[in-house]
Amino acid sequence: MDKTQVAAIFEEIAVLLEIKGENPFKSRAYERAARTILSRSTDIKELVETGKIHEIKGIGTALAEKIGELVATGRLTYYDKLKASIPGSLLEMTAIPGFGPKKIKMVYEVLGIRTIGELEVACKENRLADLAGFGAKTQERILRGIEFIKKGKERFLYHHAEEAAKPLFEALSNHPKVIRAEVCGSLRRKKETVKDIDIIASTREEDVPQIMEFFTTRPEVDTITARGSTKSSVVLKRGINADLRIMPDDKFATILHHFTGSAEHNTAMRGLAKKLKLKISEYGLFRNDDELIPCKEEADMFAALGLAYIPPELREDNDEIEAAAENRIPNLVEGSDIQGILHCHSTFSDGANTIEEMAVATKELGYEYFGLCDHSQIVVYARGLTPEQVKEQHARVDELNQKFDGFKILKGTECDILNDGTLDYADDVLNSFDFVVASVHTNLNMSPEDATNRILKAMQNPYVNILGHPTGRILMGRQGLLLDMHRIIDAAAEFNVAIELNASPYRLDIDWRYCKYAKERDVLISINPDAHSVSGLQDMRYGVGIARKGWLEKENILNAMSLEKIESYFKMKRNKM
Ligand code: DGT
Ligand code: CA
Ligand code: ZN
Repeated sequence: MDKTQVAAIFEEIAVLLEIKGENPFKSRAYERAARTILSRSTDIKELVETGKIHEIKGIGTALAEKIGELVATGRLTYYDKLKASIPGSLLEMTAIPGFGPKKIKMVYEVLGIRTIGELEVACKENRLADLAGFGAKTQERILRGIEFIKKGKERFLYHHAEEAAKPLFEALSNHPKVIRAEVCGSLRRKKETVKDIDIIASTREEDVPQIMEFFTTRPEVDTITARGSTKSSVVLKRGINADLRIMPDDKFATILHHFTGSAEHNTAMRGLAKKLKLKISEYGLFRNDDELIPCKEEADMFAALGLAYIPPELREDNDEIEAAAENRIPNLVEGSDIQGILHCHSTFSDGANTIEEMAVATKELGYEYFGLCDHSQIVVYARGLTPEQVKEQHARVDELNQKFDGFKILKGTECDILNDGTLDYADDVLNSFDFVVASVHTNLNMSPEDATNRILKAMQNPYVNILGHPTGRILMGRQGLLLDMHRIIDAAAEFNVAIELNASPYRLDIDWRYCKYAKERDVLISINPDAHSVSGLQDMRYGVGIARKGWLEKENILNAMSLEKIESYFKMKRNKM
């Protein structure tokens, strides 16, 4: 072990001690020792072996012994023990600029935040704003810091990739020499995470160099990694890679299909073509090996194979080709099918906007109802409501509802599911709401069996209308409960509970891979933004994208019901009790 390795461990120990809240002098001693070690030109091994280590100012007997152990064995028992005493993921947070050990200790102890993913969501949900020594500005700074360290990571959340792709795509589309342009790959398929941005554009041949130049010199570009005659690759300032491919317009449709993928869908399509004595390649659709079948649009290519048009979201080799052949491609839900918004927070719990601000914004977006769902009493860090506060809130809602015409605030709650599967409010409190969303926020590390039973028990509570973010996962940040989703969906069917598709781009939970089974079982899915501010209402479209990926139609979506329908739907369950 050389001096840089020893110094790195000492620096880490200093941070760990500070996170643990131990004597600050101790932590500073390690920090100083790390610097001293680094500044010595003599080899550390030699310093230990000659005993000279004891002569160095600032390195006492205890530290010298630890250096000795590290140099001799490559390990340090003290360090191993220290590391084991706190979650390792806390240490990763030190990579966030301006987020030191003191702040880490605070969010860990007060809010129970252990990972960067959890921290990011907590900032989005406005939970750091009121923490001593934090505030809205710090919260904003932390978010920017997290975005910064996420650069260079393997995959990106859909909305971050989409934001990065947007200016590039718009610039290309608006370029007078570009005939058609499209973003393809996983972004076009609306996958919840995305590796890179794939863009294609068609132009006349003589314009290709000009478009390449235009693309690679865009202000969003950080570095150019490849520049060819038909393809260029760049790294954007946001840290994500983007590829552009340029082709003549008569090739656009088949290349669009190819680069939309998925690879599995493409393989299945090629198999089908082969059976029909046709051939699909990156270059087009062919008969007799080299006779190009012209396709102006993707639909022409599908039609040549006897298929109905397959929306990009479905192209995951998940029965979509069979469905297209049998003319049973679903009529996928669209944003305009959604009639109201359920599950949002207000300043009564951890939201940033008042009930009135949230409701008015929802109304202005064209919806018919706003489902207010603040947290329940146990969620102290999010200022969950006591039964007394629930009463106050309901009085406020009644008052506000007087003012609206053709729009209504529905009284809901996001009631916590406790460890044993019971709910955080007694029946009489639950009964005072128009509807109940039940969610887990704590103890997400249970065994799959215990976790499934916990949720199943909650779903049997007759007041529960919607199971909120079933697993509690945070994409790329936290796995959440490992549920047996088929059993959960079966129970939803049996007990008449809808399942939330949390539309926050950090959650997108229920996963789209289970939506199809929910549809088969006639379980309704509720697309909920879980908005903690007015701007959070915009997340609805991410939920709609995932619902489409899950084959869902308007009929499968709870909040595609009109106000009148959904009110009687909620009442019906109560009346059966
Ligand atoms: P990702 O990982 O989020 O970037 O996902 P994609 O689907 O965007 O994957 P990417 O960027 O590697 O490739 C873009 C498209 O190119 C992909 O959706 C389908 C096509 N493609 C890539 N590799 C293959 C392959 O091995 N076989 C076939 N048939 N198509 C492929
Ligand atoms: Ca891609
Ligand atoms: Zn929640």
